[in-house]
Amino acid sequence: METLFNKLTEILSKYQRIIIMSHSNPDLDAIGSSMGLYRILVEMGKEAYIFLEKKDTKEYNSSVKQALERVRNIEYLYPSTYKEKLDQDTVLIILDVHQKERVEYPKLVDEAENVIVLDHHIKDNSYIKETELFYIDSTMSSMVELIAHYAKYYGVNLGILVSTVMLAGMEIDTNGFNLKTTEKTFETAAYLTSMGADSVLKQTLLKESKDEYLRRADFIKSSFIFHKNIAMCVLPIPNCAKESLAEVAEELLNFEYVEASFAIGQLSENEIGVSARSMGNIDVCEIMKKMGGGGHATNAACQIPDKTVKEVERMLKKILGEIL
Ligand SMILES: [Mn+2]
Repeated sequence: METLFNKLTEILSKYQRIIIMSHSNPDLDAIGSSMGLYRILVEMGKEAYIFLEKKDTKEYNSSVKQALERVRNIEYLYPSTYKEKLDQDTVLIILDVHQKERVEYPKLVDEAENVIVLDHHIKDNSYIKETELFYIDSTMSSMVELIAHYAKYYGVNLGILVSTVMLAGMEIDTNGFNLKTTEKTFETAAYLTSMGADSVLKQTLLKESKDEYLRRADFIKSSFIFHKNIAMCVLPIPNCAKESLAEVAEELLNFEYVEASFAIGQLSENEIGVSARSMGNIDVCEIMKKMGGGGHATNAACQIPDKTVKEVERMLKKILGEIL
């Protein structure tokens, strides 16, 4: 990681101004890593900003809303205010996402002359191509993990509030330190705790509204078991977010006997998404590859154009029937 941090620091030294942006529907990993990076950049003496599409914090989910309201001393930019800050002395850093169509504000990617991408998701073909630095490590638990290491490398104290938001972000991305959790993940959690991350405040941030819970519970309720140990759920809503599919697949893995889980949903008018998770005995990457996707043995996904959810469900069941 040191090579990456050296390179990143070297690139950043060329710019006066830095705008941080993450994915649309940001979660605590996206916001926590943005806030952490913001603090590092300010410590470096940079003019830094976090870009948000919406000014009203109520437009974000309850956890992100709370984080935005509690953490002070951060400069934000919005679609109405970013233009004057964007010139050749500005670099845009994209965190926790690497596809243009999934960032908070795709137009900013087109307009920025200098772009850096840092992500921990599985690389997709539609990644942002014109960048000064593109770094992706899908073995990392969360975006927070990378940024916390950068803070450590740079010797920046992130403060109690930002450390807490970051720790909560790690918890979200690892489903409570269960998925994609390595020695490094716990090291990062320990580091954030040593900087004062507060576990009571973290729990408060992670609280969800009853409506959010019930919405998820409805999806889980409609799930079913296939071949004894496969849990499957077809989300009955149009335009569902990839994050929702991932959340449902992850949650299904918590149930007794479930070895692998799949959540299928309509991403857009002509695209169906599947998110797959496994305890480790069933290689879901192989299954997703057969459907045109990819990933890791325990965490994989695919997107399929021009099919219905029913057709995708049948396709998946057929593939599972052949290998199980
Ligand atoms: Mn993330």
